[in-house]
Amino acid sequence: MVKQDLATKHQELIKWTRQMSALCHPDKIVWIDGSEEQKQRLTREAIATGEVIELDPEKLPGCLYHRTALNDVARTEHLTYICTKKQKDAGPNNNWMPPKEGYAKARHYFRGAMKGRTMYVIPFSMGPVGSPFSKIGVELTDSIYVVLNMLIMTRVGSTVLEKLGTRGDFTKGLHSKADLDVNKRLILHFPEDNAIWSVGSGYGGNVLLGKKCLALRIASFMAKEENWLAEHMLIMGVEDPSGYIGYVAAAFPSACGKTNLAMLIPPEGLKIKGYRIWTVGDDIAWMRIDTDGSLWAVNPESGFFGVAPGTNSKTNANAVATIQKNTIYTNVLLKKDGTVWWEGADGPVPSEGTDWTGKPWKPGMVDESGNHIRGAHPNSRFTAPLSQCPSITNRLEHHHGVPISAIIFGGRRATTAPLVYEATTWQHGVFIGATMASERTAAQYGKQGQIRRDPMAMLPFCGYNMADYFDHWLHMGKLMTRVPKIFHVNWFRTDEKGNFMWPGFSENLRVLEWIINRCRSKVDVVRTPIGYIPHLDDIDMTGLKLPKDTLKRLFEIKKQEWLAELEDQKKFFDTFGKALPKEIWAEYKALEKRIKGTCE
Ligand code: SAT
Ligand code: MN
Repeated sequence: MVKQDLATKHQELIKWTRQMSALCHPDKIVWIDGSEEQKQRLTREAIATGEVIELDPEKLPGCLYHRTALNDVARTEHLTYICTKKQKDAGPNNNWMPPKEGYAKARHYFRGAMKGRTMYVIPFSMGPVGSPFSKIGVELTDSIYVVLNMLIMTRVGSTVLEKLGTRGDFTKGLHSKADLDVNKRLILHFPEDNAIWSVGSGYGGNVLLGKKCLALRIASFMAKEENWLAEHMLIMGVEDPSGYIGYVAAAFPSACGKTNLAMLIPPEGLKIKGYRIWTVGDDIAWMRIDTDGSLWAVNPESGFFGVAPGTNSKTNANAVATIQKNTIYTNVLLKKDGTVWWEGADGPVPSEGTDWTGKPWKPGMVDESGNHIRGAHPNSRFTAPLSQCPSITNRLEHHHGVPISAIIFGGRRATTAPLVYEATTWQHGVFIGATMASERTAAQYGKQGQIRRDPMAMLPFCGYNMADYFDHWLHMGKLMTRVPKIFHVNWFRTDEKGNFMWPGFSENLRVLEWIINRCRSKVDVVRTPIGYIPHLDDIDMTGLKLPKDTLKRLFEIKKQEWLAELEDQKKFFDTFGKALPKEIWAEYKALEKRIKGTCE
């Protein structure tokens, strides 16, 4: 048996690490204690082996650079499974495998996979250590890159083990890079065993097990049993001129600007009124009903794992400020001077560098097919501590998080969905979340303009049958005495020439202001067949030159478009068969009736 300095008296944890080490055969086991000293030692080790490269300590202090394998640059959804005893518990939204088969297949890849390597034991807390909101996990991994990322993304170390005590519950996460072979890669979730097994990958979403695997897939399963919500949502506070802070949680599918919205800087016209934004989180919200009967949210993470390309001082100055130190850059362009660059970064395009694949790079280079060669991978990332964000909330460690006034759903829609509308009831709001959709862009596979349904932005992350998930949302509404209002936004509506009609980015605060005003009953609404929309005069347009007619058109509800929308919604709902809650069908029927009852 491999010797290890045990850092705990938790017998189940000790037994499990021994069993997993007997399977994976590491040379050594190291418990991660969360100390600066240990982090520095591991960093030096990773630099020595080339797993990471140290960036210029003057210009980017404490920053590291890493490249993943070429075939390992994004989450592999087709190799991601929910392993429940019954297939119907995983639902039509998930790949499914029986637990027995999952363990057997993965065990085969794990066997001896850590030979010649160290197995790191990472005890981590999702959420403030000791908060009743939080969950503890332990990840075993053979990757220092994973350890260094987990140290940023989660709360790690001895304080977590102390909290776990000798009998506490924890999620068992096992990860090995193994051979980084896509044909021997599996990301398996065992919600009934509170366990995650990930093998054959070194990419963030597949291997930082606290993130999508625990905080969304496993947590959503727990949340259903324990009456709370684990959601793919940003959380932000909107401080109004009186000092009141209204908190909102917002779900958007990938590439719809969650990180940018969470770090928004007020546009001049509203800044002079005294608005400020407080960032709580950019990706995941855990929400519980507190003793006051309202919904409170924490961000279970302690870092950002953000997309680098397109991030600059214009699109997201707070993100740029956040990533100047103690940041891990993955798959971006490495410059000769020991700094980094990506398409859409600040400053001039560098004259040369090493691209994300490790090859020499110059601007304007093309491949054999004549395609432009990018310096950074489109899904290249930065990992940075929340605490470094200039707009970070001072309630990060608050055990109950922040009270949520509004929940916002959103998608990328060229047509159909207005700039903003409000649900008339919680049940109607759940229906709006359940019908969330986004259009594929020219850059994506599938027919352009084609709608992909992504309910609550949880399609890849719901750890159980989505029909039951809708039911859970409906149930949560009944448990609250003070229910958040629910809204839908669409920043991406286009005119007949295909140009965006709404400027987006910081100007989105104008819509958030209306949402907060609605939550505080400060403004009235216009009733429409799909829900409530604003009186145009209630959207403050100070400092923004947008023709009144454009604003009007952003709120147009066209019968033909909504009839087509209804048809597509029905097709999607039909995939859940009888499991779909009757309330969702009732909302569907009611919407259909209202739309059909309007004139063209
Ligand atoms: O790809 S990750 O899951 O690591 C990040 C994300 O999609 O939010
Ligand atoms: Mn995400």
